Amino acid sequence: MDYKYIIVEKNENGVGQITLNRPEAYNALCTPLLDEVSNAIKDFDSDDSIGAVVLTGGNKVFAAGADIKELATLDFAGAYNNEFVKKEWMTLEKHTKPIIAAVAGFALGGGCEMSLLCDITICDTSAKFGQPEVKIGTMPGAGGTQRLTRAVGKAKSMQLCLTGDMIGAQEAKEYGLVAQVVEEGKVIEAAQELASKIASMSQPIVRLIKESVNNAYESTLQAGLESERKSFYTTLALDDRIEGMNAFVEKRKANFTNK
Ligand code: CO8
Repeated sequence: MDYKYIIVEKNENGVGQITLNRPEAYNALCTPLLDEVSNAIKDFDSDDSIGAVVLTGGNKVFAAGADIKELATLDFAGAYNNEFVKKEWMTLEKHTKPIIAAVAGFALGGGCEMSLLCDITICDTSAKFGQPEVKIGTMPGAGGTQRLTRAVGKAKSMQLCLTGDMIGAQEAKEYGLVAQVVEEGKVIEAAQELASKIASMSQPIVRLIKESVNNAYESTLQAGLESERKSFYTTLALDDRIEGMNAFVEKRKANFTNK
């Protein structure tokens, strides 16, 4: 498929990559760009050769938020009746394979929220995260007050959302917003390496783990533990579980078949 605002690639390691490509607007997330991301994500979901996805804005900027020029034309009725950005966001949320956000430069507003809904975020030392919506007379609308609060805690989330101030890579790491900080210019490489490692595992096992970790945010501890235990029992039914354990005993690399 031909895309205008994104570049879609996949490699022989089972990694799909989506690069936001609207450099003249700091990758601002206009609706057509989000529609393209949605389509690419759906394609990766149904592609059995893909085991993990890297979502990046390239080595200069991740995304400076929703497109403010588009937002300026929105009214309440239009946004509410047409559920502005909901379906695009839901497609990302529902994706069954791990998505790794590779952040360089600004990840602001909807850009920060997009990184937060990925499964793992890594960044380089140039990264700057923030929720500056308050400065333009609005508020986060795609997870900023919810996912950010769960990630960094109430005090830091309040500070970021109420002031619009940005934090850099090291502070983002200290607060658990990112899993890893790498040298400037190396974030895509690092994300590809991480994604390749995940894509080499058994896909149904990876999916069960992703569901189970996400469930930690949606359930009580006891309900989450019960569900995790059942998912663990489920792994015992897979050929890949037998292969993985036999490979360990026989001191060889496992050859997973995703069954
Ligand atoms: N929307 C549209 N265009 C943008 C955006 C944006 N968010 N950010 C930057 N641009 C454009 C600028 O208009 C400019 O274009 P032009 O050259 O045509 O004037 C170009 O990108 C470069 O920007 P600057 O000249 O401002 O570059 P600076 O290096 O001086 O500053 C900043 C970079 C700090 C990133 C600055 O551009 C900025 O503050 N941008 C806006 C950040 C912001 O407020 N983001 C939040 C937006 S609201 C939001 O995300 C709500 C989310 C609700 C859910 C929606 C989910 C998608």
